Amino acid sequence: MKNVLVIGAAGQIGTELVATLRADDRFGTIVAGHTTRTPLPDSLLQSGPCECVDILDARRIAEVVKTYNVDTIYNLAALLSATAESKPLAAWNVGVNGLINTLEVARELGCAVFTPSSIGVFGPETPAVMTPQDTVCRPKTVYGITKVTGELLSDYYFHKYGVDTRSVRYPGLISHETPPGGGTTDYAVEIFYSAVKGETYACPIAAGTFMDMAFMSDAIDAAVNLMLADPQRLKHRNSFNVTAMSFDPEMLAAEIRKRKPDFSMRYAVDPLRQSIASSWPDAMDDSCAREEWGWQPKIGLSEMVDIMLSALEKKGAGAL
Ligand code: NAD
Ligand code: AKB
Repeated sequence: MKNVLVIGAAGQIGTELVATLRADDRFGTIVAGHTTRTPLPDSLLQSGPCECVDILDARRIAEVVKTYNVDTIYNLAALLSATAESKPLAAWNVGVNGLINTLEVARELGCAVFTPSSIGVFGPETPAVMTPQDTVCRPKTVYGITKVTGELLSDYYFHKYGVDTRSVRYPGLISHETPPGGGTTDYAVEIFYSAVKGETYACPIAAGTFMDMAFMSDAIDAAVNLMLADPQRLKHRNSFNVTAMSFDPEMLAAEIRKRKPDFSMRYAVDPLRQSIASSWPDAMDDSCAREEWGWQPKIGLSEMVDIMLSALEKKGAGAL
């Protein structure tokens, strides 16, 4: 049975990944690693072990790995694309030096490592439609540079030391448990909060800007299924294109209006987020993930909008 350490467990993905792994009997102890600045929700504090783990402290990672006999590390620590542009050195430190710490601990103590990559690895020279698995990766953001470096380092540790590194290039992830952490695709979550509160949404991304997206349950399935996949079938490792849908703000707003005819949106385009979004693919080809480990997203645009609206309405506009 796999014992897991999730670093960055308090974030948008981590909160749902920890809960899913703890409910899955193919896994043993699931340690939620978080920093002192990012407390965990009570549900995670009460459902299993939680430890302060700063990814910049390699000794601490090793200590927690040894204490809980961890054999798999999910490394979710990062500064997302928009935030990273205002703190490029911190983004590099967490994204690259933090990953090196994790890989070194994994090499010494025999752990597998999953470190999400992103559509942020691509740039304006990359084919934007049916973006191939193996293609130009020349990002113009520091976030993208950390992700390309992370992919290369993860492959290096696999080939040189045999560390079982695997990862996916996540698209924008949409969820209702934990708000997103400062990315370019966050608009596709924020829009639902406005819709439920009955407010006009000021969209920072221009009409006609298409990006890949996926609902969180599919993203979590990817993280679990890739790490359980038969290694013999993996021709790629770091990192697989995965996507579930592609839309622009107009398409998303129209889908919301089918359920909430009074919903209104205006554009307040943010030059930083827009320039990042314009440099990312419109729609990726994820056939390698489908063939090599069975990636098959379950939630499309219409189902996603139903789930988001009903979950946020259940929380109540006052709680949002
Ligand atoms: P998030 O910002 O919600 O969470 C990241 C977590 O990392 C936060 O809890 C933060 O406290 C933690 N962290 C920051 N510095 C740390 C440090 N020094 N030590 C330990 N933890 C630290 O991000 P997320 O959306 O959960 O993303 C997780 C991973 O998935 C990241 O690598 C991100 O780039 C990648 N990803 C996310 C998306 C998305 O849409 N959410 C898309 C593509 C890739
Ligand atoms: C971001 O927008 O930074 C993330 C991502 C797609 O990597 N959501």
